[in-house]
Amino acid sequence: MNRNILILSVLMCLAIVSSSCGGDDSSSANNESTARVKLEEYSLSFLDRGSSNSPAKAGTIAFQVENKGLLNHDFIVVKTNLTADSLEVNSFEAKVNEQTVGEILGRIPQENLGPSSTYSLSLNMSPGKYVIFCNVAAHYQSGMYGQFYVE
Ligand SMILES: [Cu+2]
Repeated sequence: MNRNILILSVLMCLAIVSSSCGGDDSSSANNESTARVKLEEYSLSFLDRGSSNSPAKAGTIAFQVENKGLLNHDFIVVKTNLTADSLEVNSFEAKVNEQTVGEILGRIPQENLGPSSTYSLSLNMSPGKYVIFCNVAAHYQSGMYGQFYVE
């Protein structure tokens, strides 16, 4: 537990350092950006993509995932051309079928994030369409998903 908190603290410090000293030269080949995501019952929302859900720039994207809800939530990033609301659900488990969902690019460890917790997940993302969702039983079906674009 203490070790997890330590790792989380280090990740948060790294995120602060990288965002404060990152150049704003958009021609940089090694583009890095952050994307804040809020999880709650039952939604997954991108806090800095605007109302039109504008695309993020390809490169390393550090997701700052915040659980603002009262339950544990999950966070899975999949590269897929399926729309966010059309992933295949295994009705027995009440979960998205992770075997058929496509390329899982990343997820938070232990498959859940406790209430009032934050986790930073850095992923190298190429241009395309992504779906991000929570796969705690019944949460996807309740609306915990979002469409994420990279260009
Ligand atoms: Cu959830």
